[in-house]
Amino acid sequence: MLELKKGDEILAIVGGITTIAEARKVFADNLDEVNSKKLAQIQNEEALIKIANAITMCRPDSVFVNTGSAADVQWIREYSLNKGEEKKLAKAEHTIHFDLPEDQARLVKQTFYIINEGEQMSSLAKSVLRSEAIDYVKKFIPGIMTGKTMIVGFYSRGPVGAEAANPAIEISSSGYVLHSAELLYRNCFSDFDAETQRTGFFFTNVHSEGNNTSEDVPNARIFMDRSWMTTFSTFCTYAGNTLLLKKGNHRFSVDYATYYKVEEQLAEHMFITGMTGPGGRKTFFAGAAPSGCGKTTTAMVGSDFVGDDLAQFWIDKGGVLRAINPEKGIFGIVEDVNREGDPLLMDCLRGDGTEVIWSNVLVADGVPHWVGHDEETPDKGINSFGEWFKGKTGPDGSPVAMSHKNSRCTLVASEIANHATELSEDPNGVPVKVITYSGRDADTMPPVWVAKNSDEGVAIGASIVSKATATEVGATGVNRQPWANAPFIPGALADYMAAQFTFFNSTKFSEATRPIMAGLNYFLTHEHRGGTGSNLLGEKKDVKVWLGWLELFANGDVEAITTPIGYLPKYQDLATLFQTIDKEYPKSLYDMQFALYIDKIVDRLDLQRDAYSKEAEIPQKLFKIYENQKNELFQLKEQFGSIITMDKLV
Ligand code: SPV
Ligand code: MN
Repeated sequence: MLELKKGDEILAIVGGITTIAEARKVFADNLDEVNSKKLAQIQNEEALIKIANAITMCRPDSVFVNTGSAADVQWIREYSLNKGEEKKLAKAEHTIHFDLPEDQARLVKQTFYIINEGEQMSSLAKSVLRSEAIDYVKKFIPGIMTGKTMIVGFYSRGPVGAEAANPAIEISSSGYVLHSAELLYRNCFSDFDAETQRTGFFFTNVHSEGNNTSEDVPNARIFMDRSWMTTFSTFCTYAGNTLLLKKGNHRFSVDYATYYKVEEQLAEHMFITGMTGPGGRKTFFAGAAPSGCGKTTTAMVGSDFVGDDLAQFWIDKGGVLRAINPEKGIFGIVEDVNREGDPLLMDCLRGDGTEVIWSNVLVADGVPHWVGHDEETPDKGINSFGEWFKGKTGPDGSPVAMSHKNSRCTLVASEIANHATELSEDPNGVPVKVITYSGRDADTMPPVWVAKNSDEGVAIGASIVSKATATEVGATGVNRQPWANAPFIPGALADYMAAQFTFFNSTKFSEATRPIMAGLNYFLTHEHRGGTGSNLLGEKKDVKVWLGWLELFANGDVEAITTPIGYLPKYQDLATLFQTIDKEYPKSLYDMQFALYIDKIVDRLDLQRDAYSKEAEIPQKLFKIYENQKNELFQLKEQFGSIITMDKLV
């Protein structure tokens, strides 16, 4: 359950402002004439009171209201440069931002949902009681912006007017955070009042980096107040911890969809992209993958790229699944981004005319460098850990890479050549026909398989496992990653799962419009599929084939092989698609990739069953699906042995 506006509102408790008259007095005392005039255009009193409380709590020296005008955005760029949060690079539109060494990824151990007594939380998330959060805020936030300017921006998470778009306020003393917000979100200053009236709510985000020192990072907190749709972030700068329009507000969108919009909306950690099929037909995909598992690359493989990280869905009156990207930019991992795998992104990163904020890469002579860029590597440079030189070793003698694994680039998505800008800005969203789920799975699931029905599709999402990546500080091992959305599901997993079953089984879909649901896996290695060595069986460019096959299958153009886990592609159809990327596709490789390793799959099903059994109120049909698949797999095993190539099943 989630009850909105339940419990003390922390901003009001600590800020002390409860009426609009008091708020206006705060503005009169703290804003200059220009910024007062700007803020006077906002009518929403609840929003104004929140902003006033942020001011009385954080006590900045001045307040800057960002209307999104060219002049205001330029002011933010310069503020960030003057404050030293960003530095200019050789290319005119490029800057570098370094996060502290301790703050290079999401600080999961310092990230908490604020909850009221008795509220049920996700077993995969950390939470803190409201009273404890209030103690922290009272201790650490008052005066945190003294000596700094508070910047206030108004954004829409989605095209203004879209059914699933959410308005939000971003308040921060960081120029870098607001500069990033301008690249990643749609400024909706002039539409904010209308949008909050339409939705009936808005999200509020308050951030300050404080002194921005390593000594402060242990005190850093990322708090999400579910009931008041408000985030607090302190003593850090990494955008995943500070620009809470992104994952902070995504978490609120997940909550809102789960508890207030059942069978109406979903909020997912998914890319959105279109593939062009035979005759120019466009088929749109939305796909989930844990952070750092190829979501951005997958999105850009499409002919009509819409988004690379988040998707908000609804079902329209015609029964069509619609999706919007709540973002308009990319905060993408740069490790292994190179000409070969990501040519269009590279055009932006190495070409002229694209504004890019780089973070935590190596800078040498004003040029950013990163691991895996397949270019010549400089001998030395500066990164977020200080000076770097070729051959540098760490305390344990191991080589130090030139850039952090979670180094990022921030840019506007419409700069990418295959971005479908007009469609992305359409409040009607794009019609989605294919949903995919994937993770870093070295040994078990094939590159692509399609669920036999919506229930089994939901089970694919529920069953993602993935090797940890550098996007979370301290994460290790192979973990369950339900829907690749687990870090962002605040409430009970059972509630989220039930909402998924309801949504994808909705009778609003017709047989023609109900999306197909599939699994994807790019990470099988030779050693686990009958070969040797830990190299991947596939390459980045193969993604086009897997998506291409799904495009054909979703439109009834190819047949598939029926297996216990779902429908798998036939060799010949893939071989034909591989020709379109000028690649041979030996039958032996197909056999390695698509053979069913029965024992592995059964272990996987058991792992999920055991984990979900510990969770209260998980929909029983999940266990039935696992059980049925297991029985069918055992039957096949009796007939064909424990490794079954597709020849046996055709
Ligand atoms: C991710 O890690 O999933 C990201 C970046 O998209 S962050 O903002 O850290 O979530
Ligand atoms: Mn993400």
